[in-house]
Amino acid sequence: MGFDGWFEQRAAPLLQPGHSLARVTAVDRGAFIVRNRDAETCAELAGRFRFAVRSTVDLPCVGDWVCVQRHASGGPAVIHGVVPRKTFLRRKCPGRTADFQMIAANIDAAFIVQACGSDFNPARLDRYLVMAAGGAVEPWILLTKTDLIPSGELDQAIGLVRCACASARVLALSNTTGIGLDEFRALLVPGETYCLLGSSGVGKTTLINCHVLTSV
Ligand SMILES: Nc1nc2c(ncn2[C@@H]2O[C@H](COP(=O)(O)OP(=O)(O)OP(=O)(O)O)[C@@H](O)[C@H]2O)c(=O)[nH]1
Ligand SMILES: [Mg+2]
Repeated sequence: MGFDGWFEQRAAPLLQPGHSLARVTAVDRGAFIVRNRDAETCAELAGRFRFAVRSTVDLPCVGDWVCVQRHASGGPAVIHGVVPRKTFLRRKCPGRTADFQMIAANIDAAFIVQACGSDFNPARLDRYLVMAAGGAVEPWILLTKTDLIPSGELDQAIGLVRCACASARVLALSNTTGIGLDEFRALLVPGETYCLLGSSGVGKTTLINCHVLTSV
C-alpha cells in the first residue's frame, strides 16, 4: 500500500498505544473510509483532533496515512492524527481566498490526461503541471484517443506538449486500438500510488478498466 521507511519514521512519534496506521481511500463530507492490509472500514475524526486542526488542508484527504483506533465492538474507527505528507495535490479555493483544497496526498506520479483533438489545451496542461510541481508529484502526460487523429497531427500534439513543458514525459495511447497501453502498464510499479487528472470524457475510466481487465 506504499508505506515505506519515510512514513514509518514520521508515524512512529504519533502512534499511541492501541492505535494503528491506515490509509484514507475516500472522503465524503466529513466521513472517511480507511483501509489497512486486511480490511476497509468507515472512520471519523477524534474530537480532540478536529478541534486542533487549524486549516482544512490539515484534515485527512485521500491517500493520507492516519493513526486510527479501531473498536472491537465494530462502529467507525477513530482518526487521531495524520502522518506528514510526502507529496500532495491541492488546488486553490475559488475566489480571493488564499485557502487551498486538498485533492490527494502521497501520490508517486500523476498522469495528466488530455485527449487528442478538442480537449487538447496547453493552458490547462500547464495548470496541472504547476499543481503537480507544487506538491512534488512526478508528472506524466498521457495523450489519449490517438485513434481520432491522423498520425501527422499526433506528432504536432506531442510537439505542443513539449513546448508547454520541455521536461515532460509524454505517452500517447488509444484505449480503442490498444496502442500505447503496454507502455502505460510498464510505467506502473507495484506499491506505488498513481492518480489520473483530466477533464471529463478524456478516457480516464476507460484506461483504468483496460488496465484492470488485463491485470487480473
Ligand atoms: N475513440 C476513442 N474513444 C475513447 C478512448 N478512450 C475512451 N474513449 C471514449 O470516451 C468516452 C469517455 O471516456 P471515459 O473513460 O468515461 O472518460 P473519463 O475521463 O473517465 O470521464 P469522467 O469520468 O467524466 O471524468 C467514452 O465513450 C469512451 O468509450 C480512446 O482512446 N479512443
Ligand atoms: Mg470516469
